[in-house]
Amino acid sequence: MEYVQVIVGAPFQPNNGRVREANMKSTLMALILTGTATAGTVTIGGFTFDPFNAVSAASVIEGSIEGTFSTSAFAAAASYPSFDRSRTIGRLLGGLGDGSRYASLPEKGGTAPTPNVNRATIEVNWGSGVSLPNGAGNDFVVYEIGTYDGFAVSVKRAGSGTFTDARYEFADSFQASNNVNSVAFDLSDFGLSAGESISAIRIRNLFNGEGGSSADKVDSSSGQGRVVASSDEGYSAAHRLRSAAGKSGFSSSRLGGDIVYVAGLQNVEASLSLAAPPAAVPEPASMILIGSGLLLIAKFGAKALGK
Ligand SMILES: [Ca+2]
Ligand SMILES: [Ca+2]
Repeated sequence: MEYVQVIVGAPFQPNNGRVREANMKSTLMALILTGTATAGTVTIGGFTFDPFNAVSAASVIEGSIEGTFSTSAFAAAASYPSFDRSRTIGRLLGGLGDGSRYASLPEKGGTAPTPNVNRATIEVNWGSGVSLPNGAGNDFVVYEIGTYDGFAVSVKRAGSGTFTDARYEFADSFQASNNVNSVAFDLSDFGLSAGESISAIRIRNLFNGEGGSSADKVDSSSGQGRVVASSDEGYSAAHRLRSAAGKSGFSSSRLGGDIVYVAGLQNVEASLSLAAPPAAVPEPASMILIGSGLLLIAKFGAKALGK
């Protein structure tokens, strides 16, 4: 009896080295699962990705958000069979409905949370054991609804317990048909080496110039870069954060980032581990699907392998 555990959270590529390695180690014909079938790529706001690489889980891990709100964004993308609007951030945070929903960070007016006063952070990931590698160029894109409201992004190296410093970046484009700004990030800019991967992304609200002495700054005179908060070392020498190249900062009415979708621009990778045979020998080829379907344990007997 051999025992193979396959964690499925991403489409295994035919030339996936980890799968090949597992094949050799296990001396079994590996069960290769493609999970959700991929039906091609989608291009939104100038960035092309396989929707399977979109984040699939989100939670508010600091403060609170304004709420989740429905949007017509990605209406056209719904014609792509592989585009799943249940992966929009508002839906992942529990917002109801079958369309797209975004999540708003603290915005001006109404009751708390309040920009420049309350911090709020959303954490997103691809499920347990799934990571996004640092490939060539940009590695993931965050889509934000309507008028661009800036936000800070940090990433968690796979296997690490801590997040990198946060970055703020200008929007790369605005696509009117989907009403979204696209903001693409290169993991190299967070200090990752080529091939290093991340297991989670955090999106936090910014404090602006109207926050007075607590306004967030950046480490570059361009107005985008590593975010330097007022409590950080080097704050006095840091630079004004700008809403776009050559522009001034955000007003406090433009700090409620409306985060709608986060997609990997590289293929996400699922971890795969081998374990010792279980003590009890079950019937051959029994398959157990656990939880949300991401974890599948396949048990092979000699009979099932034709031996
Ligand atoms: Ca990269
Ligand atoms: Ca906005």
